[in-house]
Amino acid sequence: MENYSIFKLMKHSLSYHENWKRVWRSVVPKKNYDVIVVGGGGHGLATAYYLAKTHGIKNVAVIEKGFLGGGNTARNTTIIRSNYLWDEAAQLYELSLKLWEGLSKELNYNVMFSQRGVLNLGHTLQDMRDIERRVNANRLNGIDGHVVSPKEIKKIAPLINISQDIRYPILGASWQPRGGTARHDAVAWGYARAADALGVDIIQHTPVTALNCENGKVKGVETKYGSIGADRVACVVAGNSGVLASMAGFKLPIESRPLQALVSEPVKPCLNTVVMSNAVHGYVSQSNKGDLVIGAGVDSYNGYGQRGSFCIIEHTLQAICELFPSFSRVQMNRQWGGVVDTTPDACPIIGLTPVENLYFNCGWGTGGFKATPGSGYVFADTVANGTPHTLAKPFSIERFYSGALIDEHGAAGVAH
Ligand code: FAD
Ligand code: PYC
Repeated sequence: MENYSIFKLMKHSLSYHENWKRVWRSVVPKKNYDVIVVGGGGHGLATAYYLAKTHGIKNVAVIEKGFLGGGNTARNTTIIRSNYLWDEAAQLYELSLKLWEGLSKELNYNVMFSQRGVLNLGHTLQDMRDIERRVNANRLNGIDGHVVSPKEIKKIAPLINISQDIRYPILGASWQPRGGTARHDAVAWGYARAADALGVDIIQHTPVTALNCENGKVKGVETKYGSIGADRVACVVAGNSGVLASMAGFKLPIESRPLQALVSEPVKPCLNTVVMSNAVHGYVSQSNKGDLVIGAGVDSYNGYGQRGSFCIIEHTLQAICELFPSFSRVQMNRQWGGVVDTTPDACPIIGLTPVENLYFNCGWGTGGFKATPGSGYVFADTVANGTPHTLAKPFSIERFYSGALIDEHGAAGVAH
């Protein structure tokens, strides 16, 4: 690692930051690759990293239409947890959580993973029954989880309102202590630097405009550099998955929707955990800079604009002020939106497609940031071996034909 002494920092400031060593190479693409990964978000970069690191497939390009992490990766509220209901989902997200626990060391890059715990609040008797069921299911899967009372919640998050006289009184919560947050763009940069060091070419500002297919097989992609050939193409393009699938001539059961987030002005440390509520519908944590990081559910219409409508912001802040009345005095600084790829069962689609050698990893919707390392790991294995990784198998597109859906709407934490 470069030694960032005070003198080096001063030297860089005097040269107007012109001569920093690049963290990854800027390359002109080769004519052919073993694998092209379309999409340079966290999932695509993680896929490229594990292809090179775990499977020794290093003749790989990541082709990104904008800049790395400029999609949902750096637009999300960074909540990480693995407390999903069904075995298939719980095991996949738990693999991811375990990888998060060693990720800064693995990448030699501080992704600022902070296990400050996640509370999912219950406001009705039925909420509490669902929470108990989910916590029991989690524990059977070896995942940490507890049902906590309003008093215990107050100890974890002292500013929360546990009065029983409000519209949605807090009756309890699920508490996953190993959950938390991470620094989102650091995840993209950490994977990018590590993949680049292993020989992966990272090509930014290059939209893939067509998937070149012949006799039911993918042969490469079309870009501003012309055709680039590949033995295998792996698409990890989140909200644009439907667009890429249509380039290959098939349809995915995906709807693309805006999802918004907001951050407040920075305030002194006041919330040392993550709080989510599906009933009042909002979630909040505090970043290391002090801003409150806030979000809620998807906008109700389909779209590809990275923005959302005002009524959602209003509703979200109403929910947060209901949970934390003192936050009503905090000013909001910024708001933005991402385009999330939602499926009918709130679970991802990972695996092979009707086109030979073409793979898709999508449908993570509102909840894929937490899955970044695990998703990259199982997808790289699937692409390397041409057959789904054991944990990815239940998430193949066939489930929409067979009916073996994995309904995680209850644990998705965000309505869509
Ligand atoms: P992206 O980062 O979107 O990467 C896909 C990339 O593909 C993009 O960079 C895009 O530019 C590129 N691309 C698209 N089309 C093309 C093309 N034709 N050619 C080349 N490149 C292309 N998840 C959580 O777990 N916890 C949260 O707290 C959370 N909060 C969220 C809050 C918001 C506001 C949003 C929008 C999402 C949130 N999510 C959360 C969801 C999470 O952000 C996503 O599921 C996850 O980041 C998806 O990662 P990705 O790498 O697949 O997608
Ligand atoms: O999946 O935990 C989640 C989440 C929180 C905010 C958006 N998604």
